[in-house]
Amino acid sequence: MGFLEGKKALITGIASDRSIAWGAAQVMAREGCELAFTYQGDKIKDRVIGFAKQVGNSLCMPMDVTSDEQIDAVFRTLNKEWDDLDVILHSIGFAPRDQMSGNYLETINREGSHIAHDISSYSFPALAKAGRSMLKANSSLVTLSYLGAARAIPNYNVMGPAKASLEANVRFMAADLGKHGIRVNGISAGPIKTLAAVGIGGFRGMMSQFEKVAPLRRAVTTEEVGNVVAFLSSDLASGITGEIVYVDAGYNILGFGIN
Ligand code: NAD
Ligand code: 0WE
Repeated sequence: MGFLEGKKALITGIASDRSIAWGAAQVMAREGCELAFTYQGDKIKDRVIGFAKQVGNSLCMPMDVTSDEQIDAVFRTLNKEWDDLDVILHSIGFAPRDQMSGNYLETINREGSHIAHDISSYSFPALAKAGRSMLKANSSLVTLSYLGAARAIPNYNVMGPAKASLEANVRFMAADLGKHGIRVNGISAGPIKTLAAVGIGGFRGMMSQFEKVAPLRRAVTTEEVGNVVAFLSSDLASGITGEIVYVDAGYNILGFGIN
């Protein structure tokens, strides 16, 4: 029997078969979890419906997190299907393309900062607020972060402060929801070639550098990140909340170079 048997999860952030959220969904389905999905817009609707069919014909709903109405509609629809909800996976990040390359101060602007923080950070507590009445003791909220939250990484730019804000949201949400037995955690994943990463200038070079120096001397897969999403979502992690777990082949522990 799977360790998520009897649980029901809302999965956000699938855009392709390379998405971290799809890696997580496959592991969670295998472990017995019932799934519902959201997709950002009509462009990826049919693709996400196809993925949902592969893991048991789950409910699929549109949700652009810049819209409170769409967020509310998701939980209204979900509440007709399910009385309660055990897991929300937040796997969403975005900054305007022009924010993601170039010198930090030359690149950052008010509009880009607003959008990056709104979509990449605020949307996590926004989902918790809207879904709050369906969450009960032993529910678990999980989000995806990156090392740029804690270190200055070239070209990650305003996404760094946005991920730092997201990680602070993990702690504030965990402190607030803990009294109800609801846990909130983040996973800081190593670089993976998903849609959110291709087209980032110099990503290939960054990836090969990473594979050379990471303690495990390799990148991580969406399945490896998905395994930890499934673990944090499960009662195996009942003592963990407010935590950021690194799934990065050990990269973040390094100070300098190769040993
Ligand atoms: P991805 O492109 O597959 O997923 C990003 C998702 O964000 C997409 O599904 C997209 O539809 C969604 N999204 C963007 N704007 C949205 C909006 N306004 N409303 C609703 N959804 C929106 O890429 P991914 O790598 O799977 O990214 C998932 C998460 O993992 C992101 O938070 C990302 O920052 C994080 N992450 C990625 C890496 C990496 O190297 N790929 C590393 C660490 C963390
Ligand atoms: O969080 C991310 C990527 C987030 C992202 C990606 C895009 C590309 C398309 C946010 N907004 C956009 N906007 C677009 O228009 N990652 C963790 C992947 C990533 O991005 C980097 C990285 C890594 C790793 C950028 C620079 C350096 C490393």
